[in-house]
Amino acid sequence: MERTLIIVKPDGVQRGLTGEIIRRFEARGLRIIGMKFMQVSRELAEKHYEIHKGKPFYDGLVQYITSSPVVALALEGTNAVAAARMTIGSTKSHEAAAGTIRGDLALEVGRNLVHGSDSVENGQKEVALWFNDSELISWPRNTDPWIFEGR
Ligand code: D4T
Repeated sequence: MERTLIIVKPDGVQRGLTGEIIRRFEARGLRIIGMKFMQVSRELAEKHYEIHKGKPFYDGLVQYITSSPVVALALEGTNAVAAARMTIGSTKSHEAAAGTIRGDLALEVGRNLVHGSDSVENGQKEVALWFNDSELISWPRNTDPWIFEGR
């Protein structure tokens, strides 16, 4: 089963949109296997955004994600990575399609509310970076057969 890391970023938490954002992923059918409210350390932020090191927006990214608490979620599902990215919308919030989280709730790239893993490989890696094994729960959801065909 694919995994994706979702982060309700500091602006989402500060704006009281945590529930609204999580609701959309739950309604899509993704299964929560881990969730925590946390203050991101500089060390974790730097590891998470390692790929952007050296880019002009890197310092701002680290500053933004560590500026105030976040809610991190590990989600599982068939096509979880692509489905979550579609639910989130384009990186540049002002270009994101209506109906997506960013398209409905955000205006700027540097205040884009939410993170979602961008590949199946990164989904596995990022969930492992943000969650210990003891924080992840593998559970059979009663609705799974109505969402995941053949399970
Ligand atoms: P994240 O990683 O936060 O889910 O965003 P995306 O997956 O949609 O976008 P990304 O990895 O390409 O960029 C990571 C992060 O950098 C910010 N950013 C990006 C920025 O501030 N200016 C820019 O020009 C770009 C490309 C926004 C998201």
